[in-house]
Amino acid sequence: MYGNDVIDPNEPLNAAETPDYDAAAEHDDQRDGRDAVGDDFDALLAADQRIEPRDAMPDDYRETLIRQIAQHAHSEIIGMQPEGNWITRAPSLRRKAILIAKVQDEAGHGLYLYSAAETLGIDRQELLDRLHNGKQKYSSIFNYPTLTWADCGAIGWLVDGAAIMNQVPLCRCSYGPYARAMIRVCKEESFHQRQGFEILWNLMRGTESQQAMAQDAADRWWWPALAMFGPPDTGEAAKGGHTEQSMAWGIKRFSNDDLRQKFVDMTVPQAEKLGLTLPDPDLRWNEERGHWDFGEIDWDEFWQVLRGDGPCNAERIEHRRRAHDEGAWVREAANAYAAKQATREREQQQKESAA
Ligand code: BYC
Repeated sequence: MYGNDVIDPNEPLNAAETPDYDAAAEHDDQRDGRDAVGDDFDALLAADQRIEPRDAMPDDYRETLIRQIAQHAHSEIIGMQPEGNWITRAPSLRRKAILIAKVQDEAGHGLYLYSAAETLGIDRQELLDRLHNGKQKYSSIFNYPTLTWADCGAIGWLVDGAAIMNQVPLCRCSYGPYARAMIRVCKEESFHQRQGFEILWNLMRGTESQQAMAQDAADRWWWPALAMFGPPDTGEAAKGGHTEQSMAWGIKRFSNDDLRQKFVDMTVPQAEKLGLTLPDPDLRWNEERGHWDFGEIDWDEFWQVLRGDGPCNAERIEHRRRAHDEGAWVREAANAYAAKQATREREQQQKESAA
C-alpha cells in the first residue's frame, strides 16, 4: 500500500489495493504437480492453470495473445508521450522527479510486455514495425492532448485508475508470462494513480484558477477514460469483438462493460472527495442495481480515434518513429556488445575444454 499525506493510506484508491489484487497475485500455480492435470491445453484451462511458452496451444490463442500483449506494450510506450510533454514544465522539483519516475515506469512496463510477447515466438522488431506502420493499435486514450499541468493529475487518477481496473483481472490471465508481468505492473500503476489523485487534490485546495484547471482536466479525460475499456458488450459493436472467445480462453476475466461499471463505481466517490464534478448529467446512484448509472459514451468518437483521426494520432506516431530512428545507435551498440560477450564466452569455453 502506498500512503500519501492527503488520504487515508488504508482506504483502497484503485483496484490494485483491493483483495481482488491480492487474490490474483496469490494464484496457486500447480504445474509442478501436473500429473493430475497433464499438459493438455483444455485440461490446463479447466484446472485454472497457466499456459506456459513450452506448452502446445491453438494458433488462434497464440495470435490473440500476440495482438493483445503487443497492443498493451505499444500503449505503455506511446503512453509516455502525453505526460512526458510536462517533464520540463512540472511546477516543482518534487513534481518533476515524480513525473520522470512515472514516465520511466511506463517504459519499463513496455519492456516487460514486449518480452512477454516474445515468448510467443514473435520478434520485438516485428512488433515495433507493426506499431510504426499502423498494423497494430495502441490505446485510444493516448491520442488526446495534455493541455495543462492538471492533465498529469487527471491521467494518473483516471487513466491509470482505469488501466488498473482492467489489469488486475489480467493478473489471472491464463498465459503465464502475461499474468506475471501484470502483477508487478499493477503495483507500480497503483503508485501512479495515487500521485495523480494527489496532484488534483492539491489543485482543488489551491486558487480558483487552479480549481478550474483541475475541473477542466477532469471534464476532458472522463469520457475517454471510460471508452478505454473498449466497445460495449452488446449491440452492433460487439459483433466483431473478441470478448467471448477471450473469456473462454481465460485471457479476459470480465467483459468490457463489467470493468467499466466497476471503474465508475470506484471513481465517483473519489470525485466527490476531490470536489470535482464529473461531466455526466446522467450520473446517479441506482439503489436497485447497487451501481452508478452513467450516460452514453460517444462511440463514434472512439471509432474515429481508432481509425487514426483522433486529436493527436499523427503526432504520437511521428514522435515514436523519430525516437526509434534516433535510438538506432543504442541498439547497434548493445548488439555489438552482446556479440563481443558471446564470442568471449565461446572462446573461454573452448579454452576450458581444450585444457
Ligand atoms: N483503444 O473485442 P474488443 C497504461 C479494439 S497503458 C484501442 O473489446 P479485446 C498507461 C480492440 O483491439 C495500459 N483499441 O477487444 C500508460 C479490437 O480491435 P482489433 C493499456 C481498442 O482485445 C502510460 C476492437 O477494438 N491497457 O496503463 O478483447 C501512461 C474490439 O474490442 C480499445 C491495455 O492495453 C482501446 N481503448 O479487448 C498511463 C490493456 N478497446 O485488435 C497509463 C490490455 C478496444 O480486433 N488490453 N479496442 O483490431 C485489453 O485488456 C484488451 O485488449 C481491451 C480490448 C480490453 C483493450
